[in-house]
Amino acid sequence: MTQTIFVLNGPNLNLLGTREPEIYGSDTLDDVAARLDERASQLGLAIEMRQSNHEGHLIDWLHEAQADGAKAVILNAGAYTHTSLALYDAIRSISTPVIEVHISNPAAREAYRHHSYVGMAANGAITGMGVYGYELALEAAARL
Ligand code: CA2
Repeated sequence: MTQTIFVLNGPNLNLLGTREPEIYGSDTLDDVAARLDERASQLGLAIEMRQSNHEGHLIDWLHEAQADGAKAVILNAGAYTHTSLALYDAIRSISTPVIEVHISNPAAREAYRHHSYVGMAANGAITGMGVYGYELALEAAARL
């Protein structure tokens, strides 16, 4: 049976490609999804790509990934990365591996982006590689 990788995106990432291209590039989230779909099928995997501006949706989807037996979760939690103890608890509450992704490199940005609740619970992180980081995370997830 084909294994699935959940790719979960947090607040404002629905606007990817429309603003701040100097930080986030000009690809849309649909562009990213199309490339992930293609690479996933080469790897014999399937992608479940989602985006929400609501913290609770991300938490529900982490639980769903575990309940569905997903192989891994790729998570760009957006600004919730830096604020959400609830996301930390949700990642800790599942055994599904979670790979944190950031398009930019938060460590090289404002101090308030330096702390990551997601990173304290995730298996690993890929940051600062632009949207290519999602594909790198998929490659890593395939090898878990
Ligand atoms: O670099 C990343 O991927 C971030 O997760 C993006 C978040 C930011 O709060 C994190 O510190 C790092 C912001 C996402 C906002 O998405 C936008 C996309 C296009 C234009 C404007 C915002």
